[in-house]
Amino acid sequence: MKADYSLYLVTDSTKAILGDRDLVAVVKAAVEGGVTIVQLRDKTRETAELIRIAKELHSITSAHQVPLLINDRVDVALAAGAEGVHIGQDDIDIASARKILGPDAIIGVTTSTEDEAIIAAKAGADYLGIGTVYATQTKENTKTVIGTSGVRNILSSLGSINENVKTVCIGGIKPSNAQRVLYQTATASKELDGVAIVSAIIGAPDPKQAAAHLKELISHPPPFA
Ligand code: TZP
Ligand code: MG
Repeated sequence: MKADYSLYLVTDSTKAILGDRDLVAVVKAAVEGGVTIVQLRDKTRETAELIRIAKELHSITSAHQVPLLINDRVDVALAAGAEGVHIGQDDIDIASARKILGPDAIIGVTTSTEDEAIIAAKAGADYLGIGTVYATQTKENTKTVIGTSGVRNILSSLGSINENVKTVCIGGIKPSNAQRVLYQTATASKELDGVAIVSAIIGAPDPKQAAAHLKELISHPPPFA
């Protein structure tokens, strides 16, 4: 399955974002609205429950040719037949994940600095999640807020090593700033392949409409500063 990274949905099951709604129903709506790739990110559920949800999500995403990735958990990805994993700097290393999941798996890595990005690209990551772009309550980690200038610097450093790794950025992206993120990173020597979003879709009153609106915005970025 060839991945389209342009509108990348990351899930969140916390009360503050998902509320009392059913995660599978919300993700289904977002996929119908046009998200192009989904990452199941859940730091609290027990393994058996996580696998059950991953399988449910996978039946929805695969019907739309949308890849499903699992945050942190290579075992869950394997059990659910997901297309890959998203790993952080303190998780399993890329080579080990590749050994377990095989050559066709999608492996993404969180990166906040040029060094992390270059190391992950050289180690064979398929894509990088670059951020945090803007401070966000979804993941409170102010140390790594890098702004669009930080994203641009990382993209340019990747351009200079000529790796064909894909890139998305994440953190605080919503309808009011999505086009600005694309515009302000467009001068980098490597192109951004997409934006990754949690609360502006999962927490939206109408996730399908929110995804469709974001899709429309990012497909027609206007020439503005
Ligand atoms: N990694 C960096 S920021 C972030 C993650 C998982 C959360 C982004 O959430 P939101 O709601 O799109 O700001
Ligand atoms: Mg992690």
